[in-house]
Amino acid sequence: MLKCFGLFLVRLCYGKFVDNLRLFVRGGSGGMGLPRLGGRGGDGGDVWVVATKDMTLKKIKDKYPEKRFTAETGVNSSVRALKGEKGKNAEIFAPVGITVTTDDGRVLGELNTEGVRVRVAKGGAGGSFHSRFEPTKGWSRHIRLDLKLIADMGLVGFPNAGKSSLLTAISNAKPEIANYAFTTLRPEIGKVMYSDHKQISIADLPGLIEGAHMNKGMGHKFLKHVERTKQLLFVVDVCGFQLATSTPFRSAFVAVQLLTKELELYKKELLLKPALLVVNKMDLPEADDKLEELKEQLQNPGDFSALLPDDMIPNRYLTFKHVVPVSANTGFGVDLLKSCIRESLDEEAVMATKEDHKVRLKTLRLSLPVTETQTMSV
Ligand SMILES: Nc1nc2c(ncn2[C@@H]2O[C@H](COP(=O)(O)OP(=O)(O)OP(=O)(O)O)[C@@H](O)[C@H]2O)c(=O)[nH]1
Ligand SMILES: *[C@@H]1O[C@H](CO)[C@@H](O)[C@H](O)[C@H]1NC(C)=O
Repeated sequence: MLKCFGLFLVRLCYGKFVDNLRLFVRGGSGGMGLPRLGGRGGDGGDVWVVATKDMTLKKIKDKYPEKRFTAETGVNSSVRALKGEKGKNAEIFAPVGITVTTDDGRVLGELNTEGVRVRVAKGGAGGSFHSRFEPTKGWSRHIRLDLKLIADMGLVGFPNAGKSSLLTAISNAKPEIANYAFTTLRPEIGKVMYSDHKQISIADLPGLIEGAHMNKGMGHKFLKHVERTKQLLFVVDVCGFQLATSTPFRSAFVAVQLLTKELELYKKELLLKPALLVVNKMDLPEADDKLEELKEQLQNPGDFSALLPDDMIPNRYLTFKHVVPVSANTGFGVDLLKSCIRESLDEEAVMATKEDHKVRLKTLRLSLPVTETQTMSV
């Protein structure tokens, strides 16, 4: 068993962040042809996936719980309109930065830019002379939408909390610069190697500043990277910080809540990701007392909301899976932190597998009644 300091576990909070989604798509059938006059039915509509600003996979899941998308049927040929109109397309509005694949892993498209679209199911052809005026059905299949992740963990902290120092202390290799196409602001990725040779990655993102959600200091570019990590690693200076003489002093507790609020204001789904808190600079004098105070405040954060600016009180306080005190300078607590990160990622992987199982079982059950009716009608 791993011993992790200050373990606050609330099961319900985890596993709700959606980074992949499986959907059923079906193109519309073609319309009927008109044998008498040689008319041609309209083709069925197609199903498209469209990269759209401010979308998340979770939004799709919530809005379409049955996860089916069907385009409309082509219009029948008639005496008035010998050539029927094409059926209406169905559009799936998906987040930017996803890969669209078939169930067996064939890549249909990479949606890296807003507005880019990929056709995932073609509508059937309208009936015509060549098909004895019988229309064909649209394609149908399952597709997967996968959010591209840049790293397992993303460091979230204000400037000077010691994120870069921590990344250097925790990862053997010199941090490499990620080859990351979404923005010009590129995060550094450090790799952490474990004794069983499993490797995990941590992205260091430029320090978040207050007002990042309003795009201050390229805040949005920063926050975009946070979207593409599995879990969050908050980093605060145990003694708090003051960015400039013109801004107020912020204690570690306040820093945690301000970071939370910045994420919430940008995209509240981010807070569904599992999060760990690193309390850095434990080598500083009075660090132990400050840590005790922080831990106490985190037990009942609501009691200390008066310490926060009114407009920066989070709607929900984050519950951290682990709170780990470290010193990036002396190396204190770094091994413990590595264990906690690993434990958290492993837990998440187990939950994802279980979820996958549930989905497969459900699909199996859904397909059973169909087999039964077919047998009965024989
Ligand atoms: N005493 C002490 N100082 C530390 C520790 N970790 C980092 N520092 C110092 O804090 C300052 C900021 O460290 P960085 O690692 O650059 O912080 P950062 O969060 O990456 O900062 P940005 O790059 O501005 O986002 C440096 O002067 C470090 O030497 C620590 O564990 N103890
Ligand atoms: C098109 O023709 C088919 C077959 O005759 C019929 O079942 C269907 O309802 C027609 N569609 C419309 C929109 O009229």
